[in-house]
Amino acid sequence: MRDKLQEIERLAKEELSALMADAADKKEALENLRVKYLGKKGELTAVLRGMGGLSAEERPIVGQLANEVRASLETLIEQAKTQIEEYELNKKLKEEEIDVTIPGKHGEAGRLHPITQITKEMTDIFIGLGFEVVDGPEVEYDYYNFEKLNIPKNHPARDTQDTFYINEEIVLRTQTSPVQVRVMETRKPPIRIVSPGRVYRSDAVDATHSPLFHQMEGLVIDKGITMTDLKGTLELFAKKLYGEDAKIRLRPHHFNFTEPSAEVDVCCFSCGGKGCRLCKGEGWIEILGAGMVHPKVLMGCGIDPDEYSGFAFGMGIERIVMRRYGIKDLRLLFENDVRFLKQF
Ligand code: 2U9
Repeated sequence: MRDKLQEIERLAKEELSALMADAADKKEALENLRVKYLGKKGELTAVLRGMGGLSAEERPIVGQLANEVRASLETLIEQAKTQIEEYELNKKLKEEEIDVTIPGKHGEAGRLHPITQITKEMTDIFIGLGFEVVDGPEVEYDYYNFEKLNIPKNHPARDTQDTFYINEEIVLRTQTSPVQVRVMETRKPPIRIVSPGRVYRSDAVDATHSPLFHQMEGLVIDKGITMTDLKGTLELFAKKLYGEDAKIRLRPHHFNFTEPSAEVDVCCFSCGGKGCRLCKGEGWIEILGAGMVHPKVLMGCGIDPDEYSGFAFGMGIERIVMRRYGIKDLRLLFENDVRFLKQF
């Protein structure tokens, strides 16, 4: 029996060193080995079971040897297990090693669309003058888009502002003016607001027209507001947008919602007023429309024209963007070709 125990120990050690040399899954092979020799049905246990047949003198000696063999195998298996775990941990650490000194990959950063950039520049100027920026619906009642602005059904002014009809009463707004109407209806003067946003017109697409474009309108209502406030405000705006030398001039015009009305030109920022290709020899470039809010419009929005007066203005943002960057075709602004947009 002693021989048998020593044989078990020898075989187990041999198997263990072979396993450590080349088993693919060492952890699993080690557990199998442990079960094979030390498990309940293992070889060592089988020897111990057969100890009943030994004499009383031999039993303690063989028992002690069996315990020694068990302890020695257990120690070896435990050491092997620690060795395997260390090896696996090191392998994992090596595989997952990160070289923090490798230069990073830079994703290309996006940027704001030129229309958004200029809109922000424009609203910032008005915020600096004490205006508030207000937003409103793009799908609007005909009543707010036209009627409230003194453009009744069948009025010829509707021809130049033909739009998309959702139904008889609901349209895509042709201007951001309904935002101002809504503010006048719900707030008491003083009012000092600008409303930038998308507007729609039933125009065919070409280099200067698009069924969707952007506008910024402004409205000031208070006691004693006059045309000089209008001119002073717009002159300040032009100087901030085009430089301190910028001058403006007002030409009489007609809008249904303002009286008197004017078109506003800025002296040509390319030639300084001498006349060039940009201003078509005029020396002046039209930038916006403006006027004193029509008493009928004030009244329609619940503001007493005998107590209050105000001015309003409106401008197309694309035109300002195109002139700023020398863009000749409006369509470029809507095609979203990154090669174009990257330049701004
Ligand atoms: C209210 C009262 C009056 C807004 C105004 C203009 C003049 C104007 C055009 C510029 C080029 C539109 O984008 S464009 O086609 N706009 O000339 N807009 S005064 O007047 C208002 C607005 C709201 C309640």
